[in-house]
Amino acid sequence: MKHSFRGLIALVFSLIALVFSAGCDTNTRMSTFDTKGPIAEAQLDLFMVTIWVSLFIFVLVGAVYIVAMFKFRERKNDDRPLPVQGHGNPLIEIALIGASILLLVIVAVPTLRAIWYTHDFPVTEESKLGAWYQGEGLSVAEEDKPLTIRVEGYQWWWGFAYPQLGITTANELIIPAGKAIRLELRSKDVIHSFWLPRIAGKVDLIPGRSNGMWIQAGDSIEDWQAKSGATGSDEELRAAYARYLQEEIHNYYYGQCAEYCGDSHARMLFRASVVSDDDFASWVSEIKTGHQAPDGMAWEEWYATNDESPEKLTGDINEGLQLFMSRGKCATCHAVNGNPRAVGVAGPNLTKLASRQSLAAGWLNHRAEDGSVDVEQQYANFFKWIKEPDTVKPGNLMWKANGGGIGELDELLTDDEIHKISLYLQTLK
Ligand code: HEC
Ligand SMILES: [Cu+2]
Repeated sequence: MKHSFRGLIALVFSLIALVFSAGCDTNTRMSTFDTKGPIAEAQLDLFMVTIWVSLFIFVLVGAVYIVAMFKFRERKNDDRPLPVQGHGNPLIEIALIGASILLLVIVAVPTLRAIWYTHDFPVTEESKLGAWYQGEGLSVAEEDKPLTIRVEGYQWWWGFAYPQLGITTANELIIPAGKAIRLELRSKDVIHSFWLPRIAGKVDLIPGRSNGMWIQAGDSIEDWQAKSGATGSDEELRAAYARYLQEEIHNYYYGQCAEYCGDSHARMLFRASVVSDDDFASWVSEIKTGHQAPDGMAWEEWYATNDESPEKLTGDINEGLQLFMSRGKCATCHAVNGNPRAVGVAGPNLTKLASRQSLAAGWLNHRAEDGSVDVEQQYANFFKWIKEPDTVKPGNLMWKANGGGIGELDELLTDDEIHKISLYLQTLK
């Protein structure tokens, strides 16, 4: 009786597991099976080796178990004598130990190879910044080095700094396709983990130390050529390689913090846009320049007017900016490049915020199906985030009064004021 009850429970759980696994798909946007770069590919290969070895052991042991169970089970009116009771068989024992060692070696060799591979940055001519970056802001000393991005983990958002290019952004990483990039992973508070499933992961961000890894979206030209077997003149190959990057690699990828880090850990997402070299360079230049004051004014002029006769700065955008700089306290925590008085560092850098396709570390989405920004949804998201950040991301440090935050925003700003700030934020394109 007891046994059949256990059997029933096992059956029910297996059925539930089956139903859930029907939801598993290998080419979803965060699938580690649909890889788009050498690191994720090396990790997948390693995963498959361990899966095959484990499957082999599972089937073998399971088969022996089932045979033994049926062959030696007790039957009705069983009068067969007890089989010979043995103890210790050196041959079998040594064979099993040998087989286990062999299987472990089969797993260990590719594991070590993959660890070294993902750790050692592949220094190539192609990966040097000077070889491909045509934009501004690169010093001669950095030309021979690969692009380095400093990933900073905060509760519960991501900062991405590009020290060689003198820029910082947040929550949406922009990287050039096909280039090996060095990542420096640091945390400003607790342990987080960087995970961009289709490209690379996971490496922890640990307070007080800097971890390293490299990532690359898409194959290098050599690997692509070896895999695709493409031939032709140098020029033809370069054009075909550019087409491959354009068609298969340029995309918007989904990432996630993979180490529990407090209240809103599950809402600590991020995104990565993989773009062409030219788009990357123009993005860097736009971030460097930042934003103009409203109405095409220079910032000195805007501040002079605001300091002397603020009532002259009418219109929703001007008023939104005034609130952003004063009563809303936004600029004490947020930087907006270009604006000389918005230099806060406690929150994400908001330069080109309106060009990002998500908000609050990827939690609020306003990416349209065709990959553009859905402007109406964006407005709704800005409004909601400013009005009630704590319902969007419980415990977030923008909202929390005791976390140095601004307290109940609801009481601080009227809906009309939040509307104006949202409109101002939408001009940060
Ligand atoms: C006490 C510091 C602080 C103040 C003041 C503050 N914020 Fe924030 N802000 C943050 C932090 C921290 C986050 C990240 C929250 C998260 O995602 O967990 C954030 C996130 C944001 C984001 C999302 C950015 C992104 O990359 O997704 C926007 C937009 C924003 N704040 C706008 C504002 C506006 C507008 C105001 C003024 C009404 C304001 N903030 C005031 C700290 C602050
Ligand atoms: Cu986390």
